[in-house]
Amino acid sequence: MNSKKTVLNRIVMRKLCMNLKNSFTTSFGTLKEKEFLLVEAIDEDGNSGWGESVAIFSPWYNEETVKTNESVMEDFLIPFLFKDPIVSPEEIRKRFMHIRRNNMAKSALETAVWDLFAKKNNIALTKALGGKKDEIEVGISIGIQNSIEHLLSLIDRYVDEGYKRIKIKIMPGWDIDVLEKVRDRFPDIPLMVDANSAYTLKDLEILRRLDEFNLMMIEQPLGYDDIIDHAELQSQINTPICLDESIHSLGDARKAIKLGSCKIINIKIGRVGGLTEAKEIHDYCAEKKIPVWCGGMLESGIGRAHNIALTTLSNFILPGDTAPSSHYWNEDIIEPEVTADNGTIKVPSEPGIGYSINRIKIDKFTVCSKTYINK
Ligand code: OSB
Ligand code: MG
Repeated sequence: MNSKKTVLNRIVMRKLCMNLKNSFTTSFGTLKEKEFLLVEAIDEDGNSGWGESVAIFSPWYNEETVKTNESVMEDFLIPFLFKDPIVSPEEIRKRFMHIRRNNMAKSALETAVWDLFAKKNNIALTKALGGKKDEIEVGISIGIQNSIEHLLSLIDRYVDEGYKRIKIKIMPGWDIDVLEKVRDRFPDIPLMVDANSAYTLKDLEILRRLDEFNLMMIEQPLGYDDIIDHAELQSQINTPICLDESIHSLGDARKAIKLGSCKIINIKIGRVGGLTEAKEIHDYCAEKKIPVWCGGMLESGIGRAHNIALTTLSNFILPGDTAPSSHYWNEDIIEPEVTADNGTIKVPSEPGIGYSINRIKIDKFTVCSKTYINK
């Protein structure tokens, strides 16, 4: 996407804190509230684009945190954005190339530039990315619960609400028994599990038993940084492995597919450093006949809107984790909020991310903010 050269005037970085409606427990810990960064990139004419950092408070999911994102953006990434006029959002990845990793920090800024350019070109971000769908299908991700009974009642509700698949988090001690009860009660629902790296090959017997439950896939059973053991596991089980934590780039996707470490990939914009990389991974997977879906990081409306736009690309074949706003928040920071009807979200056609920014709500949840001026 092109536009006349864009000079950024300033970037406003805000730290927000929003209470989650339901606390979210995975094998790595429990999130009760979400502290996160929003960035607003403003050009010389006053147009603005928005991006969200999906880094969480603690380095549980990956090595990044809210604080590391703030410092990497401030010290390195923002100066790169200010250095020269921006010709297209696709160019940002290259500007950030000499900064290793820190993908969530990169992505917050890169997605803000995409939104800004789409708005300046007066087109929806979906169109700018080449997406064709006008609606997308979503599933739900259910954290680890205090009791199996409670989990079953949640599944009952979400199936009723029409979600297109149910994902449950598992960990050692919350796996086979739970799945037996879930399948007893719901023999036919589209079901998958996510272990967030809680197992090793020593657990092979348990992992093999997962084949009994007709799961769509098992997400990231083994080490977050280990595609070798995943390849070994995939050769021993029938259930498709989906990688999440292990994929940070197109290169990682290429190697994992080549090794046979997975049959499905979960793409998260933040984990791979932005929309340009996400789209390339999508295109590569399409070529290799590897279905993808869009993961979630309990985003506010802004990150959620970027996820929706990405999901309109054609190889996002499987339902993603982009549930509606009201599943996470009492009040979201976009208007209208993201809603779903029977597990289907209508893709907005307004310019940029397609939802308006509710500045009053943003102010309400802002803990502190800082403005970086392009001098
Ligand atoms: O593994 O997909 C994950 C949330 C935080 C960190 C990691 C993960 C998740 C989710 C949340 O599963 C999915 C959602 O946003 O609803
Ligand atoms: Mg996951």
